[in-house]
Amino acid sequence: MLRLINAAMNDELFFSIANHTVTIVEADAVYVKPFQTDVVMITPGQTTNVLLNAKPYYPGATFLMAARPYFTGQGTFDNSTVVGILEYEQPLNHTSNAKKMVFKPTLPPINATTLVANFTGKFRSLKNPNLTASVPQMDRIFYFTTGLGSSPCPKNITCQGPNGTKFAASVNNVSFALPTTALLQAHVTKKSNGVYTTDFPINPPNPFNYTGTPPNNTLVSIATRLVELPFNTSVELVLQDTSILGAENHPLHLHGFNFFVVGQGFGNYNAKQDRNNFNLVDPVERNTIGVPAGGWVAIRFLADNPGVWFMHCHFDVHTSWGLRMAWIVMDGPLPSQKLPPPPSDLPKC
Ligand SMILES: [Cu+2]
Repeated sequence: MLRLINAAMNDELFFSIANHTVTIVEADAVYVKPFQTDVVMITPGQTTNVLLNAKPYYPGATFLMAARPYFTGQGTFDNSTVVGILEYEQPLNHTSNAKKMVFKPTLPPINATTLVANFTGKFRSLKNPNLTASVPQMDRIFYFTTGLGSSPCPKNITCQGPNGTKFAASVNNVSFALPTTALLQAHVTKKSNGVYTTDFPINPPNPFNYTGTPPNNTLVSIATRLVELPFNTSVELVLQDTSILGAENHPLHLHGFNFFVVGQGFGNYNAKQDRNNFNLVDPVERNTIGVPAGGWVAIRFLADNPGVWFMHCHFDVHTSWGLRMAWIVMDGPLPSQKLPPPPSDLPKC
């Protein structure tokens, strides 16, 4: 069993082992229906356990285990390939020429979006009798765009964004500003005034053809806006990629919850058509999912964990540009449904 963790900061990675197939059995700490693959695509923040079917042939030969980025955005990036070596023990007295042999895997093209969509679509929950019941029906429905944009360039610095602006990224056109007071502290002490507001847009504020020609105005707003949810709210969230500054796969990570991935597709999400095709039988349960380049992904989760929970692109650069937001989940009525108070020894600033 190999435990794969993408620990890169800004690269989604293809991974493959020469002459070998792996069986995927787990993703983000939840079992999945096993399936075989020659190539794994793993985003920053994702983890997966795979079983390697070892074939002890060519003792002493070198089988390369290689990883290289999947990338569809604009701009420059490091397309290096990294390798590790798999080799089988050579029995004593065994003489062969295998030592000289090097097998290399074939990695997909750097922008192999269709392959990524097919691969991602193969993940299914390992069926268990309770699963169907635990796929939440939704109380609240959200549609969030995720993508890049620009913001005015601050004085006295040189900005690299379009037309001299500063690169930005946003969710529903809100580039999330980190407050100086911790969100959780402001929530617990009921002093949110001046720290955050709870009016995060539930739909894109300026609809456009998200996966077509980008609009001329790509300016984002900069604010600390959150969504407040009553305890135990069932949430459906569709994340829509935009083509602003290039369609790109954004690995979205939600803190505090696992979610079920009930659908994905290319182009713009169409609720009337696409919701009918949601998988409510065996959707994979995980905590990080790529919003497909030029497409959308639909997730559902049950907000049964009180607190303030960050959701963000797992590309460090996009998070720093503002592709992030947070959910506040209010306390429930029972003692076990309430956020514990801060510890008495919590350092005071
Ligand atoms: Cu991103």
